[in-house]
Amino acid sequence: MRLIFATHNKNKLIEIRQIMSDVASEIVGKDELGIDFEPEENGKSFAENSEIKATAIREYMKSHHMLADDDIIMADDSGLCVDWLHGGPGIFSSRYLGEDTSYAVKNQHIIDKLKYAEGDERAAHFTCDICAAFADGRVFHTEGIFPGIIAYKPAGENGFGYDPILYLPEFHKTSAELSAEEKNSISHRGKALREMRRLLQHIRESDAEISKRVAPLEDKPRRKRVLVVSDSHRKDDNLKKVIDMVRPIDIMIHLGDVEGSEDSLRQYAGNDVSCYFVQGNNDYFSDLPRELEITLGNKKCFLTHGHNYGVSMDVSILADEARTRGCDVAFFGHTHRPFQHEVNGVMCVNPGSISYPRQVDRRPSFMLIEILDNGELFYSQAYYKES
Ligand code: ITT
Repeated sequence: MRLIFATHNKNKLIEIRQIMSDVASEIVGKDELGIDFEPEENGKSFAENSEIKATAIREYMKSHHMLADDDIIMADDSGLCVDWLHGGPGIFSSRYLGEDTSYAVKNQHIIDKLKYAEGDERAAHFTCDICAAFADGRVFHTEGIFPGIIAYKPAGENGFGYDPILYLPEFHKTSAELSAEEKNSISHRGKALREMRRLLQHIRESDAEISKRVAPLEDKPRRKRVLVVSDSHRKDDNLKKVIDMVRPIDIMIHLGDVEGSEDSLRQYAGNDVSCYFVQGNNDYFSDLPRELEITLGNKKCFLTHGHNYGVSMDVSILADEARTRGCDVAFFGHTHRPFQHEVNGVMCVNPGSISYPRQVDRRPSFMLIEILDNGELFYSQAYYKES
């Protein structure tokens, strides 16, 4: 499998080679293939921009007969988000104050803008979204965040861009004072790349399993698959298409605000799929249970819509409730935003909304879980895209 990274930034290529070398037979930059096409990054979020870059290069390669069946085109979009600047410069990081302005000037400008900011008000982070566009049309994303605070003066010679002004209190250094290895181990891009590496390995395994399954002589038991969705609000088209897309599934979990479609969805999923629905705040006069506890693999899971636990503000009350019940995982919906984080020892998971997404990129989302042989759960956040 060949991995083509759609960047002209040599620093990124070095990092990706260090982290991905064992999942791809070849890792090349688009420049090394002689591709000088530069897609316009006109998205409204890091995820939109990385997908624009990766898919545009894939289409370019396809139209120039350069694309092999197992090629993966990868692109990232990253930037510095400063709380005091309302998340800026964000997706405009490289264009901030003009492409040709030196980082010495950009960095000093940010420090000057924060002259009245103290303590937590100086919080900032690098964000990185990586998109992998497969030759067969599939698209996957991972994200990494690298938090710190804006330094009072630039320091350090390593790294690039805004590294000299992101101060990391626990290291007493700026990002530019870390060695390349130290930075890769904790950086936004390092985290997103390692997550992507894990995801690619998983996809490769499940693709191999699918091709084995279609081979008539093989009859190995497959891993159980769980589809987790929420907040369909009686707009069921996307959900039905997703069910067809991810079949075979063994379990479907709906985390509320199904608004009366539960019977038709149960029927659509089929008799061999065990369905669990819980009530949402819009499921008036519903007989569905308000909450459920089920076991997936070796994990005890708490299922709730989440509105009674204030999940729109913070998931810690939900995590505490799940922990009190002896649950390892808390599944919730309500916010219409995908979320997966371990909080107080409980994995808190929200698949987002399949019908009315509210996260920045507004992509209908769902989660697919595989129950591994050792009972652990393998989570894949996925997005529905009209084809
Ligand atoms: P490509 O688009 O070709 O990949 P680029 O350098 O323009 O390369 P981005 O669009 O992702 O990459 O630009 C993000 C900008 O954010 C980058 O130019 C830096 O100014 C800043 N940035 C991103 N990651 C950084 C890091 O690890 N350290 C310092 N600055 C970073």
